[in-house]
Amino acid sequence: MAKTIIISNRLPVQLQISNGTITAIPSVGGLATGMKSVHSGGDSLWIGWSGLTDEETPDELESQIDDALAEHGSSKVKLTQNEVDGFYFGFSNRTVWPLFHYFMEYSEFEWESWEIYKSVNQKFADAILEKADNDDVIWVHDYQLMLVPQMVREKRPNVSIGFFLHIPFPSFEIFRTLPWRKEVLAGLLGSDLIGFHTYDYERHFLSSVRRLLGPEVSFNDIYLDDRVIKVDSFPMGIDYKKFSEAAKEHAQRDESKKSELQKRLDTHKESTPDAKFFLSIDRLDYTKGIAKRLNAFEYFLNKYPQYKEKVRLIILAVPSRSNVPQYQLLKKEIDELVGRINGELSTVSWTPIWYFYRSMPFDNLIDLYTTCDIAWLTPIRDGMNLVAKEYIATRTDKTGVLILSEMAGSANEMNESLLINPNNFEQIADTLDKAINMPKEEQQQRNTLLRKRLERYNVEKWANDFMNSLLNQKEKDRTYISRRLSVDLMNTVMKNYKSANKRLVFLDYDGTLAGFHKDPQMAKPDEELYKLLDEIAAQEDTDMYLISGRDKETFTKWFMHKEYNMIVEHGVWISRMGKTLECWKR
Ligand code: GDG
Repeated sequence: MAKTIIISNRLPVQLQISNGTITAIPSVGGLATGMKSVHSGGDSLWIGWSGLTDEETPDELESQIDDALAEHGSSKVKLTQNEVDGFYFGFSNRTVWPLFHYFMEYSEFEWESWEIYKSVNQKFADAILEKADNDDVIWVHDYQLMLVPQMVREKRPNVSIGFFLHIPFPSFEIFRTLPWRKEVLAGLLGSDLIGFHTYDYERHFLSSVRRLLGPEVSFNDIYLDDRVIKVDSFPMGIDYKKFSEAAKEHAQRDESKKSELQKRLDTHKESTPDAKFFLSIDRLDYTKGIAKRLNAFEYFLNKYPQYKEKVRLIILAVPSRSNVPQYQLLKKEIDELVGRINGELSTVSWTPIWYFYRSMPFDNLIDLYTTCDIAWLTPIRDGMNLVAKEYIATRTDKTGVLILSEMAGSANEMNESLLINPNNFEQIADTLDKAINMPKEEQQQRNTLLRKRLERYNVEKWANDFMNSLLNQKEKDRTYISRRLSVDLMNTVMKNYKSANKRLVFLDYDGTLAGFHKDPQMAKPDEELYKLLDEIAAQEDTDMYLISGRDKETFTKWFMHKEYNMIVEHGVWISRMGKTLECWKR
């Protein structure tokens, strides 16, 4: 039975080693949840890195780890510390991540990390090849594994491969600066289906493929020699039910069941009932625009001083990639900004910014979403941004205002939120003012529409849409598109040819009967080719046609004297047995 193989940098389980025993705990992230419908039962396998380097894994625990992972339908790719440094912290996060988010000045182009990226991608591909059968469906995730599709395709030409990019694909002008741009595109083009969050990313990708590799591209199909690759957008959703139900449960909790955080938030709300809470939640990443948001907050308080002591900004910044220098600098910058703004504006009864640099349990995340009046998310560039969707899903009474950056992929689907340009402080200050004063009815009107959309286009639908499209693509490829000539297929063709009562043979010229030449006039037929064509044309009950997009003058000169049948100029001119067909005479 065909199985589904999912590949991502990290597995959907976290490994813990304590007292020589291994436990694998399922992750609760968006991807793991979304893939539940795809990754279930015994017919699917998830391949990825376990999060522990070879140096951190005692040899005697290897088989225990494998067993623990197998219980969750997972299988590990082993990586050394050096590989993690070069592949993940190096090429993935110091080259691709900044470049694809338009932070060109942060992008480092180092040959060594590119080499490690290639070899680690090969490790992932080998792990797939070891487990995959020809009729399996393979879904590769994200920018860490862009070379994997082609590496798998080389060894298993008929397997079905889908790739989804979770981050933006930049415009051609940015992408072309990457020294290994062609290799990366060729890697991705090993797929049958390539998915992006938005139509814009898809458009940028197609433009780069067309300009750098030059294959035929028609709408969102790329035509390679023997395959058609579909490129499409699949905006990722969230587990809507999980968030809205958790919020409902929070609303019904009695005092004793509330978290410490919720109790504190309630106390502040009760002491200043008119005060508004702004919320921002992001990984601590320069693409998320946290420092800009802090500056914009200060700008807002200077422009609208009447809100001093009436608003509070809660920032949850989740530690991320802290051994990449840019992230360390950012952390320092944010610490200083928060310190300076609080130092300058605080009063004895008011601290304008509450800053949490940590990851919080899901329960606390819901406390924050449901308590804060305004979610303020201003990434400078973001593939999608799921936090925006989660905030709206938790607003079960439909109140709450979402202020969202136009530069987030999710802005395309969340037009009813207040969209802002993260660089326009004037607009941001005015939008915060508008959000504070937005009537409840308007909030509910906007959120009703948003919630309906989020409920319908949830993460399960996203995963199913992608899988269905991948399966359809394979089917289309099998039905309409050329098939690779294997020995088996060749034998079948020969057998059918010999036993046929009547035969109609169409022979393409350039690239088939003659090789491609820079100067097309050089691809003239030689004696050997004439001999072959004479033999085919002379066979009994056989009609042979030469077909070409070339001009009729050339083909008349080369073949008319032989009286072969010809269909030339893409079908505009036809000749049969040395004579132009009457109906085609002009
Ligand atoms: C990449 C792309 C794209 C955050 N803090 C805590 C916590 N979270 C959870 C949120 C949300 C997720 O992390 C963050 O997702 P985002 O989409 O906002 O951002 P990235 O991590 O950058 O993800 C992004 C995404 O991939 C999917 O394709 O949207 O554009 O950059 O689910 O809830 N969860 C918990 N505690 C926290 O403190 N439990």
